[in-house]
Amino acid sequence: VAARLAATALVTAALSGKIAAIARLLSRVEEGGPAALTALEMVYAHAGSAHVVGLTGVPGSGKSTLAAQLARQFRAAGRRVGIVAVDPTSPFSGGSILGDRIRMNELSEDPGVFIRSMATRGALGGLSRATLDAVDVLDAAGYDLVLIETVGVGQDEVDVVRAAHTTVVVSAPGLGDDIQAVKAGILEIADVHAVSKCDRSDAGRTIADLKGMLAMATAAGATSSWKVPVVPTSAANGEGVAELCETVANHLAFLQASGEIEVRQQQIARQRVLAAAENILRDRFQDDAKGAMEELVADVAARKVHPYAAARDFIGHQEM
Ligand SMILES: Nc1nc2c(ncn2[C@@H]2O[C@H](COP(=O)(O)OP(=O)(O)OP(=O)(O)O)[C@@H](O)[C@H]2O)c(=O)[nH]1
Ligand SMILES: [Mg+2]
Repeated sequence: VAARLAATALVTAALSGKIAAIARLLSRVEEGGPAALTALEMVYAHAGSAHVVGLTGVPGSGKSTLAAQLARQFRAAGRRVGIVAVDPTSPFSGGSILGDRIRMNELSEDPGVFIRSMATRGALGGLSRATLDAVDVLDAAGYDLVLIETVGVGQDEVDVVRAAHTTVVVSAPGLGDDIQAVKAGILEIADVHAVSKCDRSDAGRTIADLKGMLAMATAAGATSSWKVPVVPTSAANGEGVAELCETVANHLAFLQASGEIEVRQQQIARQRVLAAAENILRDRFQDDAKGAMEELVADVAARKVHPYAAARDFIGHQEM
């Protein structure tokens, strides 16, 4: 009861926009556990007003830089912006985190911008859970636009951007000959393509290649009447940032006007239930590592039982 009261007080403070409370709630959420779940259930009912925008692309494509610029532009239009950056830095490399922090810092003076880095370490599947929970918190706390920055490699990251209303795939010149979105398998998930670093002389080729790929993909059959645009941008000279903001806003307007927003909300809900179910099972499996499952595992290893049958047994789903 005491824990529930404390959670309620924290959630109430966060929902009223108190920065310290939002930060503390996000830490709880990242830790996970039953107390966090109680808080998140309260938060979930209050979320759903924000435009959730996923920014994805290969490492170094310019996502953080673009996120900071988009935030600045949306702020100038009077909108409150939350940024959840999935930090790809492993505890052993210390890579880009410092650069990100420095670029993001100029924004952190502004109470209308809230930036949170999520660590990718931890349990498999934990990344998408914590990230989407953090998005709910910022959404419920009144941020109009929530940007999720994630490196577009790995299923977890793809799951994260699948839970966005609008997915922006960021490509850049100078990162190799292939179209990076194709290589990373994320061409299909783009609602908008941004090509960053267009101040570079080799940007034209990246744009042309991307447009060529898109034309082929469209010819193969589009599922929506939304025409995926390619927006050239440059952080160096500010080119395209206003256009990108406009395109992102237009995409939401399109979803609303066409009714596709309903479809997308259902997809997001389905995706999140599936992810939650997977997490529950994975946790249960890990907790059970030395328990009843061991006997089944031994039988599977000895080829006495098929893995499917063992899995069915494990989740208590006996019928074939
Ligand atoms: N010339 C040029 N360089 C840019 C531009 N935008 C970003 N960069 C540079 O590209 C590098 C990567 O930029 P980031 O914004 O950190 O890229 P990222 O995709 O967030 O990188 P990770 O988070 O490490 O995957 C940095 O050195 C930036 O300074 C641009 O518009 N023009
Ligand atoms: Mg980054």
